Amino acid sequence: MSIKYKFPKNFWWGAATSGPQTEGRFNKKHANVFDHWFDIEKNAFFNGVGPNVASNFYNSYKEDIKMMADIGLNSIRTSIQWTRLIKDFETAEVDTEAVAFYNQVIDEFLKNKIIPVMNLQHFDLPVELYDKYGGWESKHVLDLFVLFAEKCFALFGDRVKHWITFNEPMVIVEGQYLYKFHYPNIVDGKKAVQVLYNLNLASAKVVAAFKQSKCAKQGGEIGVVLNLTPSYPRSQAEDDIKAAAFVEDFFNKSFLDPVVKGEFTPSLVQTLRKDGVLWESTAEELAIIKNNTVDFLGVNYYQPRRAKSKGAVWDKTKSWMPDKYFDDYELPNRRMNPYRGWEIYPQAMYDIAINIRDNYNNIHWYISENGMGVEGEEKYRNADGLIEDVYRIDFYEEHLRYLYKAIQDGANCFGFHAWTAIDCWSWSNAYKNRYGYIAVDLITQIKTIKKSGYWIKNVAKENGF
Ligand code: BGP
Repeated sequence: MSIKYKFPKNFWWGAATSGPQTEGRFNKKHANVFDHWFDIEKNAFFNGVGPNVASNFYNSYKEDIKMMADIGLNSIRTSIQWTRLIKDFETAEVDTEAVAFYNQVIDEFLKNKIIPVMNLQHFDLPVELYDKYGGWESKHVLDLFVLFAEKCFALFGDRVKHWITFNEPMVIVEGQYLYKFHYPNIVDGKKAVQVLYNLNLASAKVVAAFKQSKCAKQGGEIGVVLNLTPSYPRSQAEDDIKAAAFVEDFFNKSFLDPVVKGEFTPSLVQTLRKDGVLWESTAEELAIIKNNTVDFLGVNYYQPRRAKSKGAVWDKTKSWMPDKYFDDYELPNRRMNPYRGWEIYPQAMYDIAINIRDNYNNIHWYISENGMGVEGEEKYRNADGLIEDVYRIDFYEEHLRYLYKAIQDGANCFGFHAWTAIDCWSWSNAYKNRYGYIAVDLITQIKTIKKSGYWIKNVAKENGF
């Protein structure tokens, strides 16, 4: 078979996952916001399934990592749970069992020739720090997060050379403070804006700490993972274009600009100031953000955003929300993933890549998540026990073709991580939609490679398809 789409040398063919979605709560001494939410409101989770067992990675990491290697993956991103590693948040005293666990996991990756990419925060804020200080609203919590990060660099930086400060910080803002899908499910636009700023500051502070670490001095790199949802206007009418531009400013550039260029988007700052909701900042903090941009970027891409001008006039008595400036627009006849309710639009891969090439210093970056969640995949299991997830293979190939074209056109992309290697726990959707190259049976914990797992193995081997 000839290879039509051949990717650059040393391309990362891997997958992403996270601690809270795979490990299970075994031996964990603290609860994060999702653990806590499940403890108090089980029925907020699909079929009442929580994070207690997840995909049992805490107990089966050896077998799991071996399977990841078996399907040819050369790199994996997962996360170190703050609520597992740290015993005392104020002093960052560590839990020795947790240190041993993460050491073993990292060593196992390396033994299997898999590059470990370690993320420090994947929606798993310790609930105690929310209760006591207001979580990301509090600048003290940012400093505690830096202490945790420093511990990670000191403990694991001799072997882990690729670090991530945050996974999808914008989703924290949306989930916790705007649209109610992360505990504590607050709706408060002004707080959301402050948290957006605080998360940028936290990320920059962690980058600053990293630069002082031995790991950085030995060539290690640190980045951030952003969910970029390119925003397309309904039409070329001025109002639609303005609405889409606000969506781009608020949901994409609010992190992309500071993490890569060290500065907030002027038009966003202007709008928030005019509305009286601009974040509180100090000159010293802004200098930290300015001087601590990331070494590389991870981009999660699942779906685009489409915007149209606001139909109704924003009710002035209502508190501020970004929704004041746009309505979501549903393109007629758009392609949908019916299970997750997300539009499928592979062309956006190209647009993201070209935007980074042209407007973000052509920083080196990789696709850190892309994937298709499907419900009821067991019905695609054939007589030989193989789940024939051809829709997933098609989905990936379509996206990869656009990525390939962008690389031909000069995009500085070094890898593609699928979400995910092994079916894992998807927050409040629990195990409704499966994303993995490898299926997990929740009752027996038996794991089997899907057809897409064999597909990626070949792609990784040929460095293309
Ligand atoms: C991303 C998250 C992942 C993962 C994925 C799939 O936003 O970084 O943690 O869960 O989306 O989405 P979901 O699980 O909501 O279907």
